[in-house]
Parts: sequence; C-alpha cells; structure tokens
Amino acid sequence: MKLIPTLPVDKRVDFGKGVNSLKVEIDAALQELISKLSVQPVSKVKAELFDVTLPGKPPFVGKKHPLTQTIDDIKEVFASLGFDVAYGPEVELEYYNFEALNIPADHPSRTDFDTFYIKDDVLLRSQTSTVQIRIMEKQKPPVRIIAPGRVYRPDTVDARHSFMFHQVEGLLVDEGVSFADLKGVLYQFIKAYFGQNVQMRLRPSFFPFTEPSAEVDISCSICDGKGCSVCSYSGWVEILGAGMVDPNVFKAVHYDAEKYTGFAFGMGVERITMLKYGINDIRLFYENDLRFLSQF
Ligand code: 2U9
Repeated sequence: MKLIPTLPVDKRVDFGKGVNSLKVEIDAALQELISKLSVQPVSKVKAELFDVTLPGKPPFVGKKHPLTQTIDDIKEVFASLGFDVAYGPEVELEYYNFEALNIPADHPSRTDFDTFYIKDDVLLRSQTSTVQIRIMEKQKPPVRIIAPGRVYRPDTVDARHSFMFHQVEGLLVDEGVSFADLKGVLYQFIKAYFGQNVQMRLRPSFFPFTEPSAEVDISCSICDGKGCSVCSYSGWVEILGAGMVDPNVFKAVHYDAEKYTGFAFGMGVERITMLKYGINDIRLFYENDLRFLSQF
C-alpha cells in the first residue's frame, strides 16, 4: 500500500484494487484461524461458564470411628461423676499385666489372658488395669480414673471375638468406699449410656483382682427384656465386670488396705457398641468399610 503513491497515475487504480482484495483475504483467513483456536478473552470464558448463583459442592467431611464415639460417650458420663482419664503403654511389663493384679505365674486364670509376648517379661497388655497400677504407684488416694485403650488376647477371630479389642476400665479408691458406691456409679453410667428405662442386675463372680466380684447385666436393649436371639431369650445381657479391689493389689502398690478401700470395673467397648446399635459382627469395626462406618 505504501508503494501506491510511487507508481505512475494510470497504474495506481488496478494495483490498489489487487492489494486491497489480498488484504481482505488475509484478514478473513486470520479470523478463521483465531476462532478455530477459540482464543477468547479470559473474562468472557469465566462469565459464561461459572454461575455464581449455583449452590456449592459440599466437601466430604470425615467423622470419628464408632468405637472412638463410644469411648467419648463413656468418658463424658464418667467425667460428670468426677473421674479423670488415664492412658498407659500397650507394650507392657509382665509385672503390671499379671503379678501386680494378683495373678501369679501359676494362677489358672492366666491361660485366658496369656498373651502376645515380645520377650520374656514384655508383652502386649491383655487389660488396661495396668494403667491403674501405674497411676497408683505414682499417686496417693483419693484416686478416681477411667483407663480406655486397646488390649490383646489370644482369642480366635469370629463374629464376637478379636485378638485385639478396646476396653474402658475404672478405679475409685478412697477411705470408706463400699460396694454400694460401686453399684450407684454403675447404675448412673448404665442409665446415662443405654437410657433411663434400662434395668440393671448384678451376679456374683470371680476375678483375681477384685473381691468380692460381680458380673453386671442390663435388660436387653434390643428386645426391651422380652427375649430375643441377642440375649439368648433370657431378657438380660452381660455388659461389664466389677468388684472391690483385692487387698493384694493394694499391697503391690503400697496402699494401706486397712485404711483404704476401692472399687474397679471393666467393660468391652466393642461389646457395648454392638449392643447399643444392634451390630452382629465385631469384625465390621476393623474393616474400614465406609458403607458401615458412615452410618454412625
Ligand atoms: C485394678 C484393680 C482391679 C477391673 C475389672 C473386670 C472386673 C472385668 C472385663 C469386662 C469385659 C474385661 O473387656 S472385658 O473382657 N473386665 O470383668 N475388670 S473388675 O478391675 C481392676 C482394675 C484395676 C487396679
């Protein structure tokens, strides 16, 4: 186009027309190329694709495992009764798991708990009572604690047994503590956890670490005590064990058994969770299947 003024006058018109039509052709080809590459201003793309009035996608929010929820619920009830929470090691000395709990090497009840040994005198604990012994070694009465945690037993896995499960054990030691105090505390716990309409009964039993001892039943929460397969048509289900701390346990931690008395109890977390929600297989807790876990 710059050349046009330099040309002789009679050539300018034809040359100008030719250049102009070339320009139109190039412009059209460029426009086509641009639209094929869909090069558009960013602000325009966003304005067309993003509708700010649409509701957002809810983020996936995880939640606590049902066993952790149960432990939290138990902690809350006992906190309201003045109990602290204590923890201890899962890998334990044989002494804390057995001897200090009045279970000497030749005691017949050891076979039920004889557990996973790491070496001669070190094992995976079979109950959380080890925690209470450790606390009593460090602290004078009054003691009022619950000890939640994992325990290990040589049980064959089936719908109701597992080689690892969770317990919450409790201990209260002071001057003048009686069996009636034990019964009152357990009664409050059962009403708070299972509901006001649930009944409780105690049956005499034996544990090496408590004397006297009892097994505690509640009226079946599945059938309301009418009788079903969960309670073997008896209307009652066992939910925990308990008793007055054996004087030999106090001897092991140098507490004066003449001055102090105390009660202790223990419950399986899986068991009470299964009873509360009607779960029929303990293995469901350990499989990490979200179809099960997301229901809680
Ligand atoms: C100390 C002294 C005594 C804790 C107790 C039980 C009875 C009991 C079982 C319930 C179901 C274990 O998980 S389970 O299989 N526990 O029956 N536990 S008395 O007694 C203690 C604890 C600590 C120092």
